[in-house]
Amino acid sequence: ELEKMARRGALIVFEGCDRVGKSTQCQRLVEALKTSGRQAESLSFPNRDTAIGKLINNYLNKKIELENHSIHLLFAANRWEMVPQMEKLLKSGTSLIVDRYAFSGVAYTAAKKTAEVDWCKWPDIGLPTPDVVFYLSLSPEAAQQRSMYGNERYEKAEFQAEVERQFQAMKDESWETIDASRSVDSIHREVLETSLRAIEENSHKDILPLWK
Ligand code: NYM
Ligand code: MG
Repeated sequence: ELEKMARRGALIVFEGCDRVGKSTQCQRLVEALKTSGRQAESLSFPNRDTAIGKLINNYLNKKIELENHSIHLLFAANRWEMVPQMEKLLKSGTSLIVDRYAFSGVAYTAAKKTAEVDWCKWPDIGLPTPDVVFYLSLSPEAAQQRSMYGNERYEKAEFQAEVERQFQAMKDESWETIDASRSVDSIHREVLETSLRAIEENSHKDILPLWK
């Protein structure tokens, strides 16, 4: 009975292209939730600290080359290796604020046009489904004006525009699309309000498997 009454944390995911402000919003949200007395932790994918994550980091920094399907599977494996810890935290009542998830996996690989979207989704089928997906959307023109991309793989305007198209094709009505050209504070206020509601509404619901 006690088990049944325990409240779980919410799985809250931020998605979008590079340089749209996901990391800033994740940080702000975790801080605000903690300040309000709720348990919250941040997590980002790729998690570059694991053995698989180090391979991914070397790929992103262009130190190594990997075949497109192969790197795709490593990104998925890098999520799966975190699942036991994620489930444990969620069950213990800690909300997880996640910077990128399986949707990035699909969008970035699909943008290369070497694998179909269905193939891209397959390795992530069954991951914990997020309670909220915030999609930070910025037009390629605005993104280009905003700041210089870094030197990592994928950080080119043309590729980012294709990634944005892939995200737009994938998103459904459950996603909270946010105009990322707005101010950090105004986005944060909206994100916090939606997150507090999601934490409340999902605390007694099961976590369903993604894309099943
Ligand atoms: N990326 C991220 C992928 O290509 N597939 C994935 O599954 C994930 C999680 O990694 N350009 C790409 C998107 C980014 C890069 O992420 C590094 P970040 O959030 O910029 O550190
Ligand atoms: Mg980046």
